[in-house]
Amino acid sequence: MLKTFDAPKADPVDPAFRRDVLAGLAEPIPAIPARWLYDRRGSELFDDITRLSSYYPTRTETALLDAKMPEIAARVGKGGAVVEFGAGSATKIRLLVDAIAATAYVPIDISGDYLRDSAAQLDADLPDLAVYPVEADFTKTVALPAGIEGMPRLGFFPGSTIGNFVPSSATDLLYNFRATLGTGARLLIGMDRVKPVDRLIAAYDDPEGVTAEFNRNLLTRINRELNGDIPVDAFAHEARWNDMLARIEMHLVATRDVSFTVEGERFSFAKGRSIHTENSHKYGPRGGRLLLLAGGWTPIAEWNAPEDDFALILAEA
Ligand code: AVJ
Repeated sequence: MLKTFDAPKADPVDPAFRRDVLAGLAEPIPAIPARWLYDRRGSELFDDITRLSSYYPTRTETALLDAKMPEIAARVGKGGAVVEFGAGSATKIRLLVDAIAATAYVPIDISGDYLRDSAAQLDADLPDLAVYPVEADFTKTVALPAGIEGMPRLGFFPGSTIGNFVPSSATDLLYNFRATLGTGARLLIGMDRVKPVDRLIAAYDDPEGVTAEFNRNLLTRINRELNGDIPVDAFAHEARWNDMLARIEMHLVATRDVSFTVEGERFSFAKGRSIHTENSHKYGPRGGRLLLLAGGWTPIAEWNAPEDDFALILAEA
């Protein structure tokens, strides 16, 4: 049964977007937080990315979940509530709630419309599952619905979304998951692995140009929502491997000298200067487990995709 509630309609232009963009463009090394890539169009483009042949993470993680589900279910136990941080993975959540015969599903997402659509879909398909969508920022501690009180809790954080956070924020995030779920809870988390640089670059700079469009859509969004006049065609998508920090970085690089305004403020970019738009950290086996430990979670089991391309780790609070 679907449990909904009336939430206030979101402001069309988030004041935090305005702040982040104006402050980010003025920094000595310009950077805008990755969460702003995901407006309606950005989310559609990300969905297209997950189906590209060079973008291996989504299909690899889904196949891993599917293949290892009996083992995962044996470790997790049957029943209980699955709490998903973000609500972007209908296929993956179906595999999980089916395999462990979950009693309740609590998707937590900041985007209310998206949340309600996906919750309604799951509710229609699985009438025995109690679905409690929670519209909230999962990077903070979230109050869980009273309906799941007393149930064992499994947090689910797939997609290597943890990689979007620098390690110091990632440990804060993991601590907040622990505060949200409570002691004794479990967490099943997906992490992308370090691998040969050519494969990493191909995944974030596909020949079809979808990731480039996804990245440049941020500029289109700024122009639309923040009265900008950024010449979008003057910025090129670039995916860089930062070996010291073990991460892919997405940048928008000025291909010529440009000057533009956003909300009446002027910014100038010399040719070659970039706006850093996303980090995607990759973890080896030790690094991944250490990150969990540093965030208050003890790893208890790990499953690896063929060639160690991707990992699912089960941890206990
Ligand atoms: C949303 C974190 C899963 O980092 O791989 C994909 C985002 N950016 N291509 C990732 C992304 C460019 C993606 N995650």
